Amino acid sequence: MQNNYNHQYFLQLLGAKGRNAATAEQTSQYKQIFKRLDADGDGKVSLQDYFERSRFNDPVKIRGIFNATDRNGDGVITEEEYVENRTITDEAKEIFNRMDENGDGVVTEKEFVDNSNIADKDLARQIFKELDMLDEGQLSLPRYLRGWGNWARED
Ligand SMILES: [Ca+2]
Ligand SMILES: [Ca+2]
Ligand SMILES: [Ca+2]
Repeated sequence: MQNNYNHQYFLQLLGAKGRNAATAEQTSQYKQIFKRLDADGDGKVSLQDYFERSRFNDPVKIRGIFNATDRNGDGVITEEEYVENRTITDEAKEIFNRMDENGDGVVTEKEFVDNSNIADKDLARQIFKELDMLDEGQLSLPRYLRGWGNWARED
């Protein structure tokens, strides 16, 4: 519990609003996209629906995003799951891009410490190390999103 509290707190320090990040306008936009993804119109997005309507072409990527969005793992994405995932992910990407100073799609430890909102550099370094689970000294966007997404949903 203490640990979970820390993760949420870390995200706050980085400037995240989590589930409340989306404006009403964004939320209704996400709902519209959800409707479009629901190819057979039954109110749920199955993997089949997603393959038909996703804007991505790479099957591995499609499956990965589908699984990340389907939080309860029941094989379909509900509107609630979709909106939550888009809200968290879009905010996380925005913060990632702000820290990725040279725009190469990777945030190094130095970029993170220099460009995050966190004034306490030691704390920033500690948070980076927790996100950098493979100890690579840098975070690609997918890896960062995986860690971030888990933290954002702890409660
Ligand atoms: Ca459907
Ligand atoms: Ca689900
Ligand atoms: Ca970079």
